[in-house]
Amino acid sequence: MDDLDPTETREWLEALDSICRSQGDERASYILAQLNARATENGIDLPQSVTTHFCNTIPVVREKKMPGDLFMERRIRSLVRWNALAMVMRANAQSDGIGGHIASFSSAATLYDVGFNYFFRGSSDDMPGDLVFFQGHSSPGMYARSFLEGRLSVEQLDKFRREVDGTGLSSYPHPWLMPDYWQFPTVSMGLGPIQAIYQAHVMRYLSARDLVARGNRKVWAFLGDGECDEPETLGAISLAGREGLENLIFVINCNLQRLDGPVRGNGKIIQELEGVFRGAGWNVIKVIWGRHWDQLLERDKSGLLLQRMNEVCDGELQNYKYNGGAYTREHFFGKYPELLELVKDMTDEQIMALNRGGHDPYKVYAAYSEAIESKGHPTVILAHTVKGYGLGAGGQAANDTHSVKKLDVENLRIFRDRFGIPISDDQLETVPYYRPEENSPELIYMKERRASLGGPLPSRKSDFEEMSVPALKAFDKQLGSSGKREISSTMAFVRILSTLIKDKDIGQYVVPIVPDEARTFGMEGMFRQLGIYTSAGQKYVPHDREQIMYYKEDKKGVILEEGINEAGAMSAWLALATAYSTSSRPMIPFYIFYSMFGFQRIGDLAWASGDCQARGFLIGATAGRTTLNGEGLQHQDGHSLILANTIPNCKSYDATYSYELAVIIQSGLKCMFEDKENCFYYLTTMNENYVQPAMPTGVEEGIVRGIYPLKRSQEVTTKKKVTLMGAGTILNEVVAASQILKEEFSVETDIWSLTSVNELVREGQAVDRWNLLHPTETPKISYVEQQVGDISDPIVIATDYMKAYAEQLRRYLPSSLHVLGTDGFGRSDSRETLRHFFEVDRYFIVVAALKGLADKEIIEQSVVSEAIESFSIDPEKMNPLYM
Ligand SMILES: Cc1ncc(C[n+]2csc(CCOP(=O)(O)OP(=O)(O)O)c2C)c(N)n1
Ligand SMILES: [Mg+2]
Repeated sequence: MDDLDPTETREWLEALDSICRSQGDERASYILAQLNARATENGIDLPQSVTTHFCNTIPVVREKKMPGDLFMERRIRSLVRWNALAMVMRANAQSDGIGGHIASFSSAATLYDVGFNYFFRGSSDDMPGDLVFFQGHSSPGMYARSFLEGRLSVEQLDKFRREVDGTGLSSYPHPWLMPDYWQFPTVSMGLGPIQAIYQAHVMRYLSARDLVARGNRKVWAFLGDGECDEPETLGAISLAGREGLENLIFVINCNLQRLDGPVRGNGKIIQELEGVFRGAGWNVIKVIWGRHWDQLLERDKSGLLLQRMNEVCDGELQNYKYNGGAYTREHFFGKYPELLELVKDMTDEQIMALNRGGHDPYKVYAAYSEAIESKGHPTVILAHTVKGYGLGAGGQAANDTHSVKKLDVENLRIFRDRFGIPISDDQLETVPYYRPEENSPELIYMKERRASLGGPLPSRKSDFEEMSVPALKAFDKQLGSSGKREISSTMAFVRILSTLIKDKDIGQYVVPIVPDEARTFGMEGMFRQLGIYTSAGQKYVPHDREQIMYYKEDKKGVILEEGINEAGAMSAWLALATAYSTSSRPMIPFYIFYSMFGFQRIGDLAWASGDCQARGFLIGATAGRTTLNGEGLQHQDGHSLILANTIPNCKSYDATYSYELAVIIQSGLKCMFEDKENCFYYLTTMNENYVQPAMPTGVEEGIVRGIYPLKRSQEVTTKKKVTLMGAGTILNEVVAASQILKEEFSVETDIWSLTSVNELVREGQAVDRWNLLHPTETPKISYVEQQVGDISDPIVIATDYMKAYAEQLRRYLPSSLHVLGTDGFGRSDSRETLRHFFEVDRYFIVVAALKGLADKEIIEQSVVSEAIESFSIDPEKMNPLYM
């Protein structure tokens, strides 16, 4: 838009400057808000933009001064840079293809250094430390710093990415592999940021409930600009804004590049992110230009330099750092003669040295200082950097710099000289590490800095004070029969949860988490009883206030109701499930969700939970492809147990009865919080109502290990006997089938409840493995084989899951096995119809049992076909797998 009256424009701007000077920013902001309101009243179209100029948010006069020794810190940073590079190069020299990254940390070194020197607090006795999410592939920089601090040895650095013998350094941050070092797995792009948001959220939740004092603890998350394209990165930022998570700081390393090339070659990623975060209620601090630009900007009275900064796209900004000073003069400043004039006294080298904000410790320090003071808002720092900074022709700002793993000797020499590393030319070839003397000023300085901030980072606490969990008898009601009342296993679970919450010892640590689905699972009674956590409390009278189960939001609420946001709810669970480590406060989170929207939806977060050594329960409610009958293809889960089993430390169960659930949950609590086994639990529950029987005696161990006898036929003399196994609601079909077999075909049955095929098979495979490696010793026998014994009768297993789930047992069963399961896309219909469609109902179980007997020539095959006919099963029925 043209300026029709520049004098008038200047007067308005001067008036604003004058208010800022004489009365401060707050007053200026107030006046602007008033003008804004008046403009709206007058119907004036306001500029839509939520972005500011492409320049630093913090004006030079407001920059808080960095107190330390700039030169000393640069020397230290240079040593960190060198050792990080050396580590990756040496690892690849030893074993080509082992990988590692140089360019990302090169661009982020200052961002981390300033944090380590002044901001990240370690844990002290009175307060757990800040939580820092380190960008996964910048890990070489963290190892290099720890090496200088004396925390890691040369031998360990030389074992970068040699993880198998347990003494090496993990490729990326993995608490599972380095449990005393890394806290959070971050290398799967997007999982770091979303975890960080929910860590900050849960930190405030725990403090609101007086369980862990928050103090001014912070959560720092370092991420890449390319990573911001992940839905998980930006998907939950509005929660952070809404909840005013002032304890949260994102540092986005905007080196303008990702793996293949520019993040936004034709646009400006920093400006885009500024708009997105500001719109979500964040405090945005852009750190775009380093201090060498200050003078130029100061001298640029016309605003043309700023205009040029605004108009240049990221692809060009990358070119400047790739091509150097002369190119920058010609293509950046050269667009306008006035700008060429501005830099006419500068050499090309000086133009090249015009630094970017993220490489200027002063600018970074000023930004962090404001970030930690932010009140009522999370802060994002958008730091402009150069990918592959310092690698020169070895890859600085090149499109392929992400994958650079080594420099040739010439570039290594340039790198060494640039950063002043005391390594001689003849040593260069071997890229030795460099660590100054123990009492060198550098090491003393860096150790002193960390000591003043409470100790080294990264650092993870593995141990915690064990909890005493309730004995099984606390769940008496759930162990007994429900009498004539028919209830679902989901409802039984909710009762167990209520019992737990009332427990005087551990009740306050139990946290139910739901993603807008509490009513689906019959948990709405908890709304009023426990309250739903929100930092705002309840500013309205809910319309159902007079009802017993009204929707009660509360600053001290216990329930985390995370909205329709499975990734968010899972991240909240993960934050609580790791509170034993991050806050020395073991918590017992139960995340209850539609089983189909569990692992399938948030699989990578579940995997990260395993890595994090989460402790808690995931409840896949409404499980079973034919049991959740009315919802159709996208809802009906027949495979979550298979997905759960892919996570090595996730124990998964498919309980049928209330007492089974009680036994599993009680043993899970004991296992995780008393015996401190490193695992978490996934339990499926279902929404079909039936009478819950009382627990038979002596079955507890079997329930936990995965199988127990539900019914044994007495002293069988006939050969007409089969063994039936089932799980979940389909166990009831098995029981019904047993009756039909007896009454209509005089066939005897044993029935087993399979509470966990996954646990049985894991144990069985461990036994197989032992036997393989101990050929001369007496072979061990798997638990399931011990239980079932050497039977010869046919076995039929039926579940509401894909056949692959129960098929895993085939290896451990002694006689012929037929597995029935629900392969194929689900669909909506009555349970009865669906069970016929998927071929898991009582009649199919009977047919499979008879076929087993016929194949053993105990009965005629014609008996089977007669049964098929009498049950009105069409033998030419389409296979549900293909329908
Ligand atoms: C979910 C996921 N997808 C892909 C990758 C592979 N990957 C690792 S780093 C990277 C590029 C990262 O770019 P950016 O976030 O800008 O970080 P930078 O290295 O530039 O700091 C990619 C694609 C990954 N680690 N995780
Ligand atoms: Mg990047």
